[in-house]
Amino acid sequence: MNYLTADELIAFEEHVQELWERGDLPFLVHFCGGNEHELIGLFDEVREGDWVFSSHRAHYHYLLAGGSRSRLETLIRTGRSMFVFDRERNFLTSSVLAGTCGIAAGVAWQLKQENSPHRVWCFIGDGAEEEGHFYESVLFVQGNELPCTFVIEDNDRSVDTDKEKRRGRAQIAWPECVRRYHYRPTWPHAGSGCRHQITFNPAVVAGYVGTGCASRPGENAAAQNGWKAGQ
Ligand SMILES: Cc1ncc(C[n+]2csc(CCOP(=O)(O)OP(=O)(O)O)c2C)c(N)n1
Ligand SMILES: [Mg+2]
Repeated sequence: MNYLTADELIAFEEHVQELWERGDLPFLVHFCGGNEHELIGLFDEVREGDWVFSSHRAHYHYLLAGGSRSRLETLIRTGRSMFVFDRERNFLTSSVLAGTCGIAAGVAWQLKQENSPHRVWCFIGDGAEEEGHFYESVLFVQGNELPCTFVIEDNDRSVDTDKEKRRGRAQIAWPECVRRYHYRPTWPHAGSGCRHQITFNPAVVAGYVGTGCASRPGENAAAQNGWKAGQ
């Protein structure tokens, strides 16, 4: 499954950059870039109906999983860049590092019980690779031969800290359910990297404050995007 070209992916993020630099996005946004070709190659293997789990850096995954550009732009414009959920596309994110791994393993368990032809793809960064949830989920998936692939997107940084500073020379040989690709990111960790001071558009801020967006008590971003308990 792969609906967009590398140039289209880049153009989408450059458009978001314009929104950011205009002050229209008073929210945290993590831009994707530098991994277009690796991801397009990987998404060639993703089939319609498969499950895709992403992270705080979700834009490319969602677009390559068949998500629409206009829907994603609406989510980004309303503060949900890190909270992209789409029931129709079996697409979930978590801004908690490795927060999707256990869910991915659980969905893969269920798919196996159902003899489903579908599988799970769980994308995480090299920072999330250091979280215990990832290790536990890998053990469960590998041990039970579940239809789940974890993909470590290794840009050699967790925020701004490289792997050597974080973990010295440690190298973990993960089993086959884990793949890794390396890339050099186009953008800084978060934000567009623009050099001028941004003043957020007061009309956008005023429209946002009080709407509850992802934080209204009793609701959450997943519920607002069509997910209900028990689904
Ligand atoms: C459990 C947890 N700890 C810390 C954070 C804060 N945080 C957000 S992104 C990030 C770095 C993530 O690095 P990586 O997983 O390599 O993804 P990348 O940003 O490089 O794509 C951190 C530490 C978080 N979101 N969740
Ligand atoms: Mg990283």
